[in-house]
Amino acid sequence: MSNESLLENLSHGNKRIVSRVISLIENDNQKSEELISQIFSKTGNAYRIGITGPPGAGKSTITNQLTKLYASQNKTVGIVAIDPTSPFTGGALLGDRVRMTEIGMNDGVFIRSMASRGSLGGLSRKAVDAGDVLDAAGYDYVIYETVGVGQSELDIVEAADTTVVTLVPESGDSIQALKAGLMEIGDIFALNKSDRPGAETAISSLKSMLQLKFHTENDWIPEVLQTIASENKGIETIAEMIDKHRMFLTETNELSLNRLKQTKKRIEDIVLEKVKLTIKSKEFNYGFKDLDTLPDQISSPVQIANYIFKNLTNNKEVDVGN
Ligand SMILES: Nc1nc2c(ncn2[C@@H]2O[C@H](COP(=O)(O)OP(=O)(O)O)[C@@H](O)[C@H]2O)c(=O)[nH]1
Ligand SMILES: [Mg+2]
Repeated sequence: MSNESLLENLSHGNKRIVSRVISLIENDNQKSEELISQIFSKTGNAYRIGITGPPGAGKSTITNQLTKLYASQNKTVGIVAIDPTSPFTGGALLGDRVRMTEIGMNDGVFIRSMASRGSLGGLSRKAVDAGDVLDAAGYDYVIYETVGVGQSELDIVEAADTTVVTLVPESGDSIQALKAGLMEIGDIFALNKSDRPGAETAISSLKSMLQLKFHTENDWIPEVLQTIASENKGIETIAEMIDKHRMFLTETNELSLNRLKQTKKRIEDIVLEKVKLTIKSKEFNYGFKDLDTLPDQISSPVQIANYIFKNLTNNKEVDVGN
């Protein structure tokens, strides 16, 4: 099928095509670059929600309940799950998996999982691209579910308009979240598993940690909520807070500004990735054959690195001999 007919048929009413297009853009080749470029011009209508947090905090459960809520309001939802332990990806307990993949049976719900096993190189970019496909297909909401433990995962939630950070009452969880940079990126904090002991203490320590963050008068002050996702408690409040944040972003024009910032960051990431691939490719001339041909005794790594860098930036072929 040509790009044109794929694009023509790309709609949330046709999950097979949605799935096919995502598979195509997962490859790195000229056709996929053309396709994702054509798709980009059709994006901007979906509202993107990032759900992140430590493993087991209840991200998938919240995603599931929130999706059910949206579906009951006749909204369509596309989910991109990047978490090898996610029930959506085939991980987790069988019961959870069955319960959570059920929502995928709904006509207006599409679930795509991308495994982050092994190398994360390029995965965050692909996950964001997959969100573009869902946006262009006309889904009202795109939800990125990602475990909040690394830079690549944080890159993905950066592509969201609203980020929900999920934590649990267990002591130290909010300290860990602080270390992982989650305090910086959360617009809404959901203290899930509030049926467990320590919820009140965790809420107050979470709130005081967030107060340490500098706010100006015009900033969004993160909302802190208690949820019991497994019992569907607090999910409507999350949805209300997402709406509230969306309204704030729209009124302050930050929605467009943030999206522009994200787009610029995506450009930068693509450039950096391409530079990296070029340097690693066999055709690239280091100034000597390749790193394997360096002498066994290396006098100064930084000197050699500088030489290679100069060679790269000058795009000159120099033979250093040895
Ligand atoms: N007690 C309790 N368990 C929950 C709650 N929310 C989710 N769980 C359970 O916690 C486990 C991990 O949830 P999951 O959504 O897969 O976490 P994720 O790794 O963050 O996606 C599952 O067995 C859920 O059923 C909650 O509010 N309270
Ligand atoms: Mg999960």
